[in-house]
Amino acid sequence: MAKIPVLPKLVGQRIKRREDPRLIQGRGTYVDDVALVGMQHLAFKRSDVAHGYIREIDTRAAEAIEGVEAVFTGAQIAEFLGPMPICTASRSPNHYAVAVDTARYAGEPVAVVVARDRYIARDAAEAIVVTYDMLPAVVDVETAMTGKPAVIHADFPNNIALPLVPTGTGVSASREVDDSALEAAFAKADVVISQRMVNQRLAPSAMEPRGVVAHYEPGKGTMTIWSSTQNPHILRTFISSQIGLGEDQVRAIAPEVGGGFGAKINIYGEEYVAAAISKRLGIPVKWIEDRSEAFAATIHGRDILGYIDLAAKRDGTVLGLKLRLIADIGAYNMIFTADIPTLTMLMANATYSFPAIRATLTEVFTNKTPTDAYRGAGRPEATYFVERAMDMLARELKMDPAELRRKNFIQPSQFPFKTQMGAVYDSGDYEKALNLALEKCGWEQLKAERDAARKQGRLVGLGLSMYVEVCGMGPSSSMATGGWEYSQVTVERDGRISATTGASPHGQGNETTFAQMLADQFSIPFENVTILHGDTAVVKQGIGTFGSRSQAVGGVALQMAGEKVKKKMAKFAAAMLEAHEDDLVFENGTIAVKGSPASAKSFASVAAFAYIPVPLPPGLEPGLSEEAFFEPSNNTYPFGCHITMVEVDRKTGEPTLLKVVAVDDAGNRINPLIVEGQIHGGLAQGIGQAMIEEVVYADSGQMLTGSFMDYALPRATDFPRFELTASVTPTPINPLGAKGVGEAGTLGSTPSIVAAAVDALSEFGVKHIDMMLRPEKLWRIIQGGQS
Ligand code: MCN
Repeated sequence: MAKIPVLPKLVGQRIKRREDPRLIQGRGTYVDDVALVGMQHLAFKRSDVAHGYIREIDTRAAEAIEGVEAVFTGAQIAEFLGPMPICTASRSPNHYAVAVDTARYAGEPVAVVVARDRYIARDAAEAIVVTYDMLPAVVDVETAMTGKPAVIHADFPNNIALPLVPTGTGVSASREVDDSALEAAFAKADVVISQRMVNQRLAPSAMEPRGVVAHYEPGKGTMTIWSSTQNPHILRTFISSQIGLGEDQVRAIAPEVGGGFGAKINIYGEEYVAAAISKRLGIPVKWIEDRSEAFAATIHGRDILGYIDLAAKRDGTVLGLKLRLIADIGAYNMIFTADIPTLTMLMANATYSFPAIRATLTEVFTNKTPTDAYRGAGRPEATYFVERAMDMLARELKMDPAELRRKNFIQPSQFPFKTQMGAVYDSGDYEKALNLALEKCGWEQLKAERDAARKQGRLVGLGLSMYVEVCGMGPSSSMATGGWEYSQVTVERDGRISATTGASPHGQGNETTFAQMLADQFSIPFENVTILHGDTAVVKQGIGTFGSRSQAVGGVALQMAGEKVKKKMAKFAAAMLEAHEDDLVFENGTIAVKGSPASAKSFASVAAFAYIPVPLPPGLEPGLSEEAFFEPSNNTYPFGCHITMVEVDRKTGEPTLLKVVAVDDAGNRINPLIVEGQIHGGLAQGIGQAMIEEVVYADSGQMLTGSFMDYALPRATDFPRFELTASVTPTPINPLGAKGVGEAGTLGSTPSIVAAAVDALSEFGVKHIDMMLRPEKLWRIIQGGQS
């Protein structure tokens, strides 16, 4: 037999993403590439007022335009499409896809046009005349809580959506707080740090805006819906129930998706409307969001206000934490809106063994775009509040910020660690990550450099932050959608493998990482594995890709399905080799009897036999295809440490990042190159939040940052050199030992950058600066004023 080439082990290797060549060459197929015969286009007339009673909608001019097929007002749509479902809030106002009588934020749809092409549809939407009785708008969250000047939903006095502890569904924030212990801790504290902090509103800004094509085929009574979504199966569930079809009658396809960052988890009004209109008119329809609509009508992220009090002894031991959160959720609850800030509560323990905590949360309606999940989704906010407070405490005590952290860490021997907030951290070694970061950046040397720079009159500062994140979202008890993930692995007749995953990647690179895993599992070439996703007709079940779960949940389902097929394949090989299945090895594209390489049968020949089994081995069915659902027992909790050096220009206030070092521990890494790419992306969004990104509203409720002219995303020139290092602490929650990493970069970056800026400006007595670090704000501090 010819010498069999040895296949390298791929898991743990830095394999380049197989997705990239097609994406870079513009060969991806996105929703907007879908063209169907007879397809009509939708355009939405959106409210240009932030709060107004809709007195009249005059559609006559729009209907008179040639090429316009139909115009629907919100009231007309409501006749065949009910209010949109949500997952989490226990009590929520009705939210119609198209406003029925009142517009509650600028950009809310108030009518929709169906027309021959996109341009006609847009012109017709422009021609619709809406008359509003103006109502006062409220955009400041603490003003909104007074119920003045506006009550946005009649049944929610003072605009309070949820004064809560747990939501009952999402990741539970239930907790038992011994308030007397907390008050005693504060009473005996040597130092108490108190600060109001703003974690500002951000626009997710995926490169590809949202889009949908809905195609109802009256003859078959079925619907195909293409959407730029992170979770086609959830889309199928929600769309089918809303338009009166069964899940078996709806096929949802997520073609190439140009980023989502959490914002494409939601099922949006435009998707329901497209599906409902397609069904009603019996024609395919398309809607593609433009960038202005993306700013106004795609969910926003963050926007949580935190009042934090931290009590400590003079030696740095923290005795207690009080965290009062006020989340500005905008005008409505979307699918997970109510849940996101509960994750901020859940993570209030951060990496520390604080003995007493009280965290409370109030969610408040304002006349702004609704919020929901944006990369990190609640956890960067928790990290920011707690780490900023720890930094302030270190300054107050004149302690090294690393030393203060070390003093309060949960210790490795304490895992699994049940926090005061009810989370059970799976595994961790926070001091290891801290030490690695200090060593990597040369902490003492950096301090000396900072001090030397200061002697020259430069404003240079150092910041440090720890983080721990909840991700790998599941189990089902904590997720209204179900918390499992699904996979089917098929060894095809020719010995290639196709595998489906319900985790629908949209930039994460799972076509590569999952192929690495299966290639290793079966010992076949990487090129012989195809990963299929994003189509409910191909992938039978699924939850989706969010909450950094695809690897820790979806990857495990894949491995489990692979294991089942492998077992069956071994049975076929055993019949061919007249050996016992337990005595076989899968090696370098063959299956052989252990210790007897000459017996090797090629992988492809065993596959072929499984599909034409003559004779069929007793007890076996033909074929090699198996499926698995993996239900994790818990989330996973990756962690890390960020260190930043910032210089502020004394004349202009402009901050510059001189150094960024991050240590991230996501357990075992399937593909370190992809993991680093994920952290890179998260860092860009964290740096963006700290330095230049903020959604700003005028008091009237008009967004002042409604385009990339006013809303700044970091460009390559804004991005510093950064150094990434890993520590590896596997999780016991899944057999891969892998935790999630897709959001990690957004967590440690913001507090460490702000800490560095505060350090740089310490000679001016500043203790805290709210993000973003606008040069004007820093300049005012330098001039002796307040930010
Ligand atoms: N991975 C790995 N080893 C690990 C963990 C992950 O090799 N220990 C790999 C995975 O195989 C996968 C990638 O890293 O290729 C990310 O995996 P994971 O951490 O499981 O995160 P998800 O795939 O569930 O992705 C979701 C996460 C989230 S919540 C947001 S928001 C986000 C992000 O991923 N949005 C993104 N990364 C994004 N990247 C792109 N390009 N676009 C987005 O919209």
